[in-house]
Amino acid sequence: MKIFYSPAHLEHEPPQEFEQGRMAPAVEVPERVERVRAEAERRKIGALLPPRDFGMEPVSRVHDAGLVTFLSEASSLWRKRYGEGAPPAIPSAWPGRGMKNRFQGDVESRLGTYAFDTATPIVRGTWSASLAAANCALSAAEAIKSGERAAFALARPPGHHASADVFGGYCYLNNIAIAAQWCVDHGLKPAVLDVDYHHGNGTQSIFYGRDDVLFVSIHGDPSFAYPHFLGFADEHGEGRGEGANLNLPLPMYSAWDAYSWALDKAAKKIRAFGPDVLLVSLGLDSFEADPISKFKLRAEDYLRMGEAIAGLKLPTVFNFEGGYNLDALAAITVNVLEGFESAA
Ligand code: 6XA
Ligand code: ZN
Repeated sequence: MKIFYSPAHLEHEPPQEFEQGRMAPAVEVPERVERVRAEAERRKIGALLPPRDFGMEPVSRVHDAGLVTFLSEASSLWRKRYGEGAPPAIPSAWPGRGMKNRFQGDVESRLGTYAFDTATPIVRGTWSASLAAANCALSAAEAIKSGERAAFALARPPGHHASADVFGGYCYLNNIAIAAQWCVDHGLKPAVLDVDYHHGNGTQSIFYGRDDVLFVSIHGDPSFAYPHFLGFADEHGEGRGEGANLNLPLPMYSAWDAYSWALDKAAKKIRAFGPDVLLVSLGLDSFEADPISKFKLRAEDYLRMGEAIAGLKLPTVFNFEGGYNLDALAAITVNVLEGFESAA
């Protein structure tokens, strides 16, 4: 399959995030993508291609103009305020209940307005990496439109936590939502399957009121797992979108038996929706030795995951999301792709 990759991600390298009451070393690091790239080349998954530049139009079909403008200028505003050598921009105050979302003001005010956590720092290279990641997802969707059976957007930062006007969870622009909207705008009916350990709250919220994009997610129950405030089983969509959202939260320590049951449910829902294209938010943090997650999938389970996805018999975009065990990440990512190819 075609693999879309840009070196722009290398410049997005926040060293730390604020977590569990302290500054902690970042886990969403460039080495993640570089290791997967090497393994995909070694196992001959497909040709590595640069993304096409789609410009800002497909981004603005999904994201609020205020968020986009802020992300594009946040790093320079932060450095003007705190100096060229300042640490990454991280918010320290939010408009809580009873206060005003002004969507304007100084860099601290706008950071608090547009961010929902302290895990998603902005550095000098964040904006160009985010645009390149969106272009990789768009290029993968375009490859499908041109008749490819599958394509892989191997990029970071990830995207599934970013909503129309809020960023967080290591995500700035919602790459898969941008690709799904591009599909709609080009006459394709997309279903999104999110297999990342964390619920794709951004993707869900972007399509929650719509019946032209299905969102299905398998993830750690938000009663114990990030993002904590969305992803519960009773969220089915609203208005026209009623029934076009399916959350399959699983208990702590879920292993392949529970996971494959959920995948089966997801597949039934996707089949019933009758999509033309499947977009997979491919997070690998369901792995048993992932440093920030609580599922128990083993390396060989990812081959089965790829086979199950291929069983849907749909043109498929894989978009890289989370997964932080650097020693296993490359092998398990490529296991999904290889399992898919072997069964496709
Ligand atoms: C921040 C945890 C962010 C989770 C990011 C992720 N405490 N999302 O992997 O899929
Ligand atoms: Zn994740």
